[in-house]
Amino acid sequence: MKRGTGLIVALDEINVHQAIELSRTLKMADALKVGYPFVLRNDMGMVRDLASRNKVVCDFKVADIPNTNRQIVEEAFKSGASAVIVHAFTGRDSLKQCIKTANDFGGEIFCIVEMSHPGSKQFMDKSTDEMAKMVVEEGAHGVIAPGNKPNRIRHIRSMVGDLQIMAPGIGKQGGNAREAIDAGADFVIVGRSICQALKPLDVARKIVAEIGK
Ligand code: NUP
Repeated sequence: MKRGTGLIVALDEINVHQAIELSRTLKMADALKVGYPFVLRNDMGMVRDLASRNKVVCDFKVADIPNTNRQIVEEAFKSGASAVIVHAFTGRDSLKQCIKTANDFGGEIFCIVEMSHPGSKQFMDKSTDEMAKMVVEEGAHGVIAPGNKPNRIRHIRSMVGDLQIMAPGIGKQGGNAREAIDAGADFVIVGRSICQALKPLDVARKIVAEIGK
C-alpha cells in the first residue's frame, strides 16, 4: 500500500450515511478499513462505493480452506479492495491461495501474526514467530501487528524485514500512534477514536500530526 500519512481508518460502528460522509471528509487517510460489522450491516455494494473514492482494506480475517479463501479474497478484490487482511494460523496452503488470488487481481494480502486484544496471548502469540517466517517466505505484502504493544511491533519488524506493518489497537485499545510508528509500523489503524468523535476530522488531523512528528 502506498504510504502517505500512515493513517488507516476502521469503519466499524457506523451507518451508511456516516460512512459516506467520513469517506469524503477523511481524504488524508491512506485507506479505509471495513470488516464484518460493516459489510453485514450494509453490503459489498457499499465497499464498491467507498472504493470509488478511497483505498479500501477488507478486514475479513480470512481463515478457511484454500478453496474457500480464494472465493472470499476474489469477492473482496472484485469489489474494489486494495488489500485483504487474512489469518496466518490456518497454514501455508491457505495463505498461498490468498496470495495467489491477490496477485491475480494486483491486490495485496496482509496477514495477522498477533492481535491487540488480551486473548491473543492464549494461542496466537505462541506462534507469532513461525507465522511471521511463513508470511515472509510466501511473499505476502505485509502483516498486522498489535499497535498497543510497541515491543511486539519491534519484534515483528525484526522478523518481517521490509514488509509493511499495519498496527490496530490505537486509542480505545490503549495504543499510541507515535509509539507504534516509532516501533516500526508503517500504518496505524484507528477506528472508534475517530469515527465516534464529535469531530472526526479534528481527531484524524491530530493523529496524522502525531505520526508526522
Ligand atoms: O489485532 C487486531 N486488532 C484489531 O483491533 C486486528 C484487527 N484487525 N483489529 C481491528 O482494528 C478491529 O477489528 C477494528 O476494526 C480495528 C480497531 O478498531 P478501534 O479499536 O480503533 O475502534
